[in-house]
Amino acid sequence: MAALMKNQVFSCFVFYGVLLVMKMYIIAIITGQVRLRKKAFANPEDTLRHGGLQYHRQDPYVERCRRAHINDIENILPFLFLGAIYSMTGPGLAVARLHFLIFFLARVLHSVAYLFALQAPTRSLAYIVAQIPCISMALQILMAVWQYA
Ligand SMILES: N[C@@H](CCC(=O)N[C@@H](CS)C(=O)NCC(=O)O)C(=O)O
Repeated sequence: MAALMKNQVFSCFVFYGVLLVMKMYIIAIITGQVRLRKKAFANPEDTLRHGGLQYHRQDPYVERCRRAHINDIENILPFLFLGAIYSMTGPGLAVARLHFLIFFLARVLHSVAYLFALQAPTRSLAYIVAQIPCISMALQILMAVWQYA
């Protein structure tokens, strides 16, 4: 692990990757807090403890939080895979950092746009901008390994 961390690009990737995982935890915490505030629980044992309807799985804001979280899972997990492999292909630090930073900022904007229901197409644009470094990393990885196909 110590040897891996000497790879500056990998360390930079780890920094942004961990921040993004923490961002996902924050969305999970927000979802839980909204459930408590609105007494919109998915499970009867939670209702028994906190009150509310036995099942309330249709609260619009809880569902919004859940969609934001699912979209993070769809996008941040692939980033964690691509970023780790890309870091091993020997990119320059400045260019790699730009990839990670663009993805990070765009995903933060995506979450903010989702949770605050910002005017369209803010969320979609954030999604598209975040895809650009991912596609770039995927292509560079493929170019690095194509001879092994
Ligand atoms: N699973 C996504 C795939 C496409 C996607 O991620 N679109 C972005 C930009 S429109 C999004 O924020 N989708 C909303 C969502 O996944 O809840 C969907 O169903 O929309």
